[in-house]
Amino acid sequence: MSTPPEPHPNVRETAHRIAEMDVRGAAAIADAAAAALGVQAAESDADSSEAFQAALHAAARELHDTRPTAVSLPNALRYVLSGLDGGDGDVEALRRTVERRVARFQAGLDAAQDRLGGIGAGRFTDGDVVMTHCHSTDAIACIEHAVDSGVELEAVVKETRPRNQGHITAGQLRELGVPVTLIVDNAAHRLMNDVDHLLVGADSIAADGSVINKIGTAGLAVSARDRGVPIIVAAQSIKLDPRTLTGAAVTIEERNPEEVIDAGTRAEIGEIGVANPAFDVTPPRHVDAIVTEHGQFPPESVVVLMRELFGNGISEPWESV
Ligand code: RI2
Repeated sequence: MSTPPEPHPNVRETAHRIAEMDVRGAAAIADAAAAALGVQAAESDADSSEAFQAALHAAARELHDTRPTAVSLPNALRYVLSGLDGGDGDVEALRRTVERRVARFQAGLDAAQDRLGGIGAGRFTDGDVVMTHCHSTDAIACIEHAVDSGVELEAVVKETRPRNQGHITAGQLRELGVPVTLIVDNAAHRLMNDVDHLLVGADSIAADGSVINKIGTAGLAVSARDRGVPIIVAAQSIKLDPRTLTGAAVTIEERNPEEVIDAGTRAEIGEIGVANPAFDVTPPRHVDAIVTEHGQFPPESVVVLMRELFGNGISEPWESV
C-alpha cells in the first residue's frame, strides 16, 4: 500500500485545534473542517486529479479522526468531498469545485442557524426562564431571536463540568442583555421548579430521535420530565447522523481524565479510576421538540427529515486512505 499524502499544515493545525477543543461546538467544528479542506484544495501542488483527490481524502481523514461524536464533522467533509465524485476534470476545475462547495457549506451553516433561531424563538413568551446546558450556538440563536423580537427572558445557566462551557453561555447571554443565574450542575434539579424550558443543543441526532449531547443532558432531561418542563433541542440538520439510518451506533468520546482531576490531586487521593465521557444519549421519550432550520419535529419523526436530506446511501471517501 502506498503512503497517504501529507495533509497541508493548515489541516494539521485545524485537526489539532479541534482535538484540543480550541475549536469546539458542533457547528464551529464543521465550519473549521470545511475551511481546512478549502485551504488544502487552494494550496495543493498536485499535478493530476487523482493526486489532488488523494490529498483531499487524506486531509479529510486527519480532520475526521479528531473527535468521534459530533456528526457535523463527517457531514461537513462529506458535503465538500461529494463535489469531487467521478473524478473527471482537471486539477484547476476540481480546485474551484472544492472552493465553491466550502463557501456554500459555510453560508448554509449561518443561514440554517439563523432560520432555526427564528423557529425556536416561537417557543418562548415574555417572562419565561430558560435553563441551558453547556454552550450551543444553535440554542443561543433561539434565545437571540426571541430577545431581538422584544421577548424578555431570563436564564439559569449550568456551568457544565468538566470544562465549564456554561461560562461561555453566560457571557453570550449577558451580551444579549439576558439576566443570568449561574449554577453548579448539581443544583439543576433543585432549580428545575423555577424554569419554564430546558434548552440544549446536540452533537448528533440518531434516526430514532435519540439526542447525543454534552454529558449530563440525559439526566437533566429526566429531571425536566419529572417537573413537567419541556425539553427543547436546537440542532440544525447537519447534526442528523445518516449513519444511524442503517443501524450504526454513535460513538461516545472519552476524554482525558485530567479534565476531571489534575494528576497531583489524583495521586494524593490514591489508586482510583477516572471516567470522562464527553457526551450521553437522551432517549426520544425525554425530548419534546427538535428545532431545525426545516421546522420543529417531535423526535420520533426526525427520521423523515433524515431520509429526505441524506437518502439511504452515504459515502465516506476518507475511509479509503
Ligand atoms: P453548537 C458542544 O460539544 C455541546 O455539546 C453543544 O450542545 C454542541 O457542541 C452543539 O454546539 P463540545 O464541542 O453546534 O463542547 O450548537 O464538546 O454550537
